[in-house]
Amino acid sequence: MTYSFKNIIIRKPNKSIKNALSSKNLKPEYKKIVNEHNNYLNIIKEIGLKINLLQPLEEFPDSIFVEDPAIIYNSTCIILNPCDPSRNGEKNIIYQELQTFFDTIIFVENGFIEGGDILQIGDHFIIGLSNRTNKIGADNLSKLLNSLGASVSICQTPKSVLHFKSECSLVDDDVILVSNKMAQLEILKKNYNLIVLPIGEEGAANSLRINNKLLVPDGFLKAHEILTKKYDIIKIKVDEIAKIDAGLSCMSLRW
Ligand code: CIR
Repeated sequence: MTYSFKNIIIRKPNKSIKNALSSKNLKPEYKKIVNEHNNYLNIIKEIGLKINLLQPLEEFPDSIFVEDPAIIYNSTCIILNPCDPSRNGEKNIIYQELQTFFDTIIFVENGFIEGGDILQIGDHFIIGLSNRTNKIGADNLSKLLNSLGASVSICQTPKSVLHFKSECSLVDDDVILVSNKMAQLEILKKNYNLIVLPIGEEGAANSLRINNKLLVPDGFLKAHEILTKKYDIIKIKVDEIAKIDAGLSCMSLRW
């Protein structure tokens, strides 16, 4: 199952996170980020995953978002190619670090692609083209995934959404939690069961299913009401992290 995990990689927060990319030009406070991050770590510890902590990277303000420079499929790790110049070098460092965990590491050689634009549903992947992921990058990753036995669909992420997964997440084998905007995408409408969140609750669409728990950003009352009927939810505060356009999935790599 796509959400059954035993291991997780998380990077400790860096003080330079105050300079992280933010579409709203907001500056998060390091201390508040650390609190939210510790809470995230504690919840994952309670769920029982083996946590592998990476050291903070001060030279890369957005580097706690380890989901963007790499993905893991079965036992293969694929190093991606982040688009923003301030993030591109993260891939070289994480490549060195991931050698401890994976024997097979392969690379997207051309084009730009970030993990936030890649949704895995079993052996199928949806790649959303966005301001961070272009067609060349998506095609390159598709070839690599195909060679590993996975299938891929490529679609367009709605314009105002940073990453494809900023507003959707896999919550069950064929169930995707989506914002109202993402629910309009043909590829999702046609092929999956969708749980559509009401307008104003977009932030809750970046939830994170880990084994039998569903981590959901705190503060979204309607989303909690909908999800609690079907899932064992854990609410988690990510207000400070949200200032830099991030949520629950991007803070870890899981396998
Ligand atoms: C960025 O703009 O790259 C970071 N501030 C946020 C990255 C969030 N990543 C993700 O949702 N996969």
